[in-house]
Amino acid sequence: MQELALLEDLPADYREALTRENLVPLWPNLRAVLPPGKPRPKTRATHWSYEALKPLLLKAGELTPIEKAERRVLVLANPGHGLENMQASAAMYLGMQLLMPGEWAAAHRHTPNAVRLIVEGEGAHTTVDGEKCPMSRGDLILTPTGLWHEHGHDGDKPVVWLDVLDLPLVYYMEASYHVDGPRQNIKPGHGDRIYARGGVVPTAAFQRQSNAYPMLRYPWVEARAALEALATDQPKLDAVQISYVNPETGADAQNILGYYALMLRPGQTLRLPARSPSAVFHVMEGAIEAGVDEQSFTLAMADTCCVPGYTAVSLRNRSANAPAFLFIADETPLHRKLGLFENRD
Ligand code: 1HN
Repeated sequence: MQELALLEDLPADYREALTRENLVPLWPNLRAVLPPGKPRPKTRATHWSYEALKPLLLKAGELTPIEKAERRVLVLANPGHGLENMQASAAMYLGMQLLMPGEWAAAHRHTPNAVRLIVEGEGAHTTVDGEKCPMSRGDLILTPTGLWHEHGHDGDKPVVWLDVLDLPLVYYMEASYHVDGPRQNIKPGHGDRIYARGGVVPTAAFQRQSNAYPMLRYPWVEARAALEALATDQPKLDAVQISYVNPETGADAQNILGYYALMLRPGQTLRLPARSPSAVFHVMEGAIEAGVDEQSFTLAMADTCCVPGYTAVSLRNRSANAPAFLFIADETPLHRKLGLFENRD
């Protein structure tokens, strides 16, 4: 590969003249923005242990009242991006949020899309666009762009959930902002009930496909049952994986990030091909060994791991007797829409 001239190869007075006119020579910077063969991601393969994180999150519950925090969250920040930038990857933000019994996180709406994956605790709920969504372990609840949302907790133990947002991308686009609002009025109707059965959706003759987000809550009991049915039905299938989709259109549940659940059969090792989007893995059930290039992470229940794009990943179920279950978030919808998606296998 041809070496390009450096900035220092240029006379100082010429460089100063360029700077005065807000001009920059491309050639000294060209390889940095167009590295050969594959990107040089800032995103580093990173593991967040729930065992290490949980006491720190509970401590935040003592140190900072909900009214002073608005949302009481510890952000899972990728050191490759700089912790202060609060990014897991180029487009993904991850945070663990704590709500204590009786607490209320007031209504707001914002431009970034969010989902919540319930990690621990019962009795909390989130109201999204007037629909009251109970939060049970493993449930996925959408908070799409622009929809009002607030969280409450009538149970008696702390509730913890994982927030996944496309905030880094929306912020980079200078399109991120929020609006505070009054407490929502609860509307009748539950998307998780009327879309609970695959293959049939309400006809509602004049409304079909009029709602971009017909289903806001995806119960874990249904997702887990779908994975078990898939594994039983197709005993030779390697990737026992389901996608969270809009039940009216079959498209990804949200526009920018993709959400999936994966089952590893007892003792199974699954190799995921090197694809352009970054991905996040969160253990729902069991324990998993994740191999990423030369690194290996032992993921226990409720642990979370982030992997850069263009990187193959192997996932091994450490149990020979029981299946393991993972929640996955990735940047596939974004890459596909931008025409950047690659599978390098
Ligand atoms: C947000 O609105 C929530 O509503 C959680 O629970 C985390 C992180 C960044 C920006 C907005 C929530 C968030 C957030």
